[in-house]
Amino acid sequence: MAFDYDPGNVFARILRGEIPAKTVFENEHALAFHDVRPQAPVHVLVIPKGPYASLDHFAAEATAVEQAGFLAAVAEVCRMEGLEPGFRAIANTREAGGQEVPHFHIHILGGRPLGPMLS
Ligand code: IU
Repeated sequence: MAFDYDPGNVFARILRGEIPAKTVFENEHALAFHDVRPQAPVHVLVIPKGPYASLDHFAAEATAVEQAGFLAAVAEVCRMEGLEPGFRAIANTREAGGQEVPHFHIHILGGRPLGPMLS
């Protein structure tokens, strides 16, 4: 599959500093910020710094160092947000998967009991 990336998407603009975000974590691999429409007491989005549109784009084209760094950042955000009791990580993917912003992101949800996902 060929992957396209639109550099005008809103998360790319956040990465370039053109739009503000409530940042909770940043390093060379990832940026994490509060979702503007939180669905749980903790709702943080973690995005890689590279130009990847979706989880499968990231898996196919990011380097092993980028992938490992991103996953470590996700874990660090969960630790920082006090989510040891548990959390949900979601990566909506493309239109049929409910993805609205075409820059790969993982939603981290927690801070309350979430229950089974399909309930
Ligand atoms: P999705 O997985 O692409 O559907 O989720 C996009 C999320 O990005 C969604 O939860 C929005 O509330 C959130 N968001 C944001 O935090 N800041 C923004 O400027 C925009 C969307 I546009």
